[in-house]
Amino acid sequence: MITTEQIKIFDEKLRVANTIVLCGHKNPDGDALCSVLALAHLIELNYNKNVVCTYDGNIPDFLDNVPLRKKIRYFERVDDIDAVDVAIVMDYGAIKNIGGPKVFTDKAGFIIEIDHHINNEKIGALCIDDVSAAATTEIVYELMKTADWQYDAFILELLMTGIITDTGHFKFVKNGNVMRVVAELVDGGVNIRRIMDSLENKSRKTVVIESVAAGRAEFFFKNRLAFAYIDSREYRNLDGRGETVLGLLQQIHGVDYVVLLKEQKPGQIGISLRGRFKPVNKIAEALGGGGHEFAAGAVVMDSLENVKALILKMFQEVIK
Ligand SMILES: [Mn+2]
Repeated sequence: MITTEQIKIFDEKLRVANTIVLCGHKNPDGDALCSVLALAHLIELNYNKNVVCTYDGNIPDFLDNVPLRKKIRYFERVDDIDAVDVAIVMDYGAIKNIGGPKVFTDKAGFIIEIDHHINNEKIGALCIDDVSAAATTEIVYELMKTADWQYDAFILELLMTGIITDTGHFKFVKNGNVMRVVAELVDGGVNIRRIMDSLENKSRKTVVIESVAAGRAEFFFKNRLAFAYIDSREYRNLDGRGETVLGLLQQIHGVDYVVLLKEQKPGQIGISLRGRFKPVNKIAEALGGGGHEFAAGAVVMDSLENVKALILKMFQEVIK
């Protein structure tokens, strides 16, 4: 529920702001990227102000086709602003996830956060948070409607893209509200199939590497856990999180858990966990990461072999 008081504060701060900076979490996913771009464009339309959109890390190629993609700049390339009147931090989860753009939030006169993650160290003076939302873009939609803002087709497409990606194509929907938003976006002219097709935008090398990783997967605990890895040489050609590997292995009947280790560089292992009917977020949290019940991840500084052994040991306790 977004209150009129929250809208009032948002409006007061935005109306007098000269420099407005928006960012999501490091290595933006579809929801982080699209909530930033959608809100930036809403502010342009409704406040007639320029907004700086910035990020840290990498934005995967599959998001190349989202509307207004070129508006967001790598934080080190944002060298044309001094003071920051308002910083809006979106879909960030925890302060450590902001990365480079923290230089802007640190010097901001006022911070607004808009997020659907569970987070105990809130950074915003104004928090428009809703942990029941399936995506931050769902909250942006509610904000746009409650504030009675003008919008255009780009904004609707961005909001739908954030919802599609964060719900894993509607698989992780937690309640009906997000589907009511989806229905309104469709009635507003958004074409779901076109968005899903345009999200399939990977290089041939990426798809080949993902199929190789799925093909050499190993199975543990009476085939209930599928384990795959991508080494550091292959990782250079991976785009995104290896969703295809995870998706392929999750299709195997009897598989309850999928683990994908990505050697981002020697000694640094990205871990993606998926659960079929079984939650995996506790394991990700125990490894210093987090995420959603059935889709979570972490990064561990150790060798591929050691992280594999560690993960299998942790799952042993979950599975028995
Ligand atoms: Mn999100």
